[in-house]
Amino acid sequence: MQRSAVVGGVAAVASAATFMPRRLAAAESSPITYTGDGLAPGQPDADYTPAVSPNNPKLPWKVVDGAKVFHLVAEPVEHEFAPGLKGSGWGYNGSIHGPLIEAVEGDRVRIYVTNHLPEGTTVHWHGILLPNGMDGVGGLTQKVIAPGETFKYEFVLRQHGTFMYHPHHDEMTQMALGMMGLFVVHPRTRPAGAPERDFALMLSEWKITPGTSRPDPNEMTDFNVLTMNGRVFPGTEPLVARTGDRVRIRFGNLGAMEHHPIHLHGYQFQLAEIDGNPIPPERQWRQNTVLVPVGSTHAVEFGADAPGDWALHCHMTHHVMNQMGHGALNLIGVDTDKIDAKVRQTLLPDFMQMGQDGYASMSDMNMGTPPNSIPMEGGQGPFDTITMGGMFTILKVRDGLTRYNDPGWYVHPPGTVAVAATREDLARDGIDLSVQKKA
Ligand SMILES: [Cu+2]
Repeated sequence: MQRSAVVGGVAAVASAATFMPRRLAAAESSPITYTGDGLAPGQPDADYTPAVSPNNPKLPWKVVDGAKVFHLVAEPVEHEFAPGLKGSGWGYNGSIHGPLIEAVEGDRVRIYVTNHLPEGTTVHWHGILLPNGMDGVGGLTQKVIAPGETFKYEFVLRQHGTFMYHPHHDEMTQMALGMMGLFVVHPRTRPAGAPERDFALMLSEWKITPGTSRPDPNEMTDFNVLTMNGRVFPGTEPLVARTGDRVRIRFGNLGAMEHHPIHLHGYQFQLAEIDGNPIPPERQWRQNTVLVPVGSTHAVEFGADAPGDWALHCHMTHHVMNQMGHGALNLIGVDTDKIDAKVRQTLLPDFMQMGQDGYASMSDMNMGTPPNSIPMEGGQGPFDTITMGGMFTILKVRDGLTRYNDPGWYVHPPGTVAVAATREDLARDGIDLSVQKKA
């Protein structure tokens, strides 16, 4: 009965739109899809395919008097970005970032927020249409939640899509320390062709000086820890799909300053949703990089028809580095042996320049990094070192999976991997190396 009210409402809007003058077309794409007082709480699997939030828990809920009841606890959290690198941040319920909140359009949600921080906080429900007094802007729409206090937010979800939550009190500090989370609202009725795999990734950035563990909220430009769901590669869990699955990846960005062009290898995806607004299929276009601006969510979709281990990463090259030393001199191509010897004799006995042959060797150097820091570059792959860290993860697509655990590295069909050219290859194709080789 209640469900058909929603479906009827959507149909009525759609048919009315047909007769609307062009200048009123905005009404046809209104994000409001439910206007009542709340429906029976939507149930996972029965009503929606639960989202997958790698490296990040979900916020538990229970039903009381027809409402979904959640409890967020803002508190200090000792967080691991990847083995070897920890941060003393602030998060929710023991997690950085906060747990994924998952609900269904038409749900009435009641969210308690307890403040265990040393200063006040609030929670803003970013992108969600709700009564003004539930918007969570400290001072403007509510009193700040003082340390030790618990506030109650309650509203009905009138839209579906990808939303976020974060403090709106001392935002610069609290968000720089990790306080943010994703809020996924599923449609009340599972759409035809809904994805089998629905991933959610929050993008963020941090400044953690090597040897320290407290993120620096004052940093404006030189972020050195770039994260997906609070993790850097090689600490990022892969996204696993079965060949033939339809896949959605939701991205949110609540970093302080940087927009992230996220690039997927091996596929062309379609931009399916911006800020929780579904884009009609006929208006979606194909792309392989999606720019996710600060304060925005973007969701992309594609059919996983190509098995393999496909890189998924920010395409800003400095965002796929861990704790890059941006003050280093550019020494590529410089013969530093003479400099090293000179400096060792006169100034610093252990001195050694780095970077004269590029930076790729640095993760193998094992030179000893300061306490609580990790090498600039990622980790060991199946063939060699993967020279990316930071905002990098892997989409693993495999035939015939029966469960979505990490399937390990891709086993390539024979003859489909780039390898060193043989003498015979070179001779057959007339590639003469003696001509091109420089002294
Ligand atoms: Cu980036």
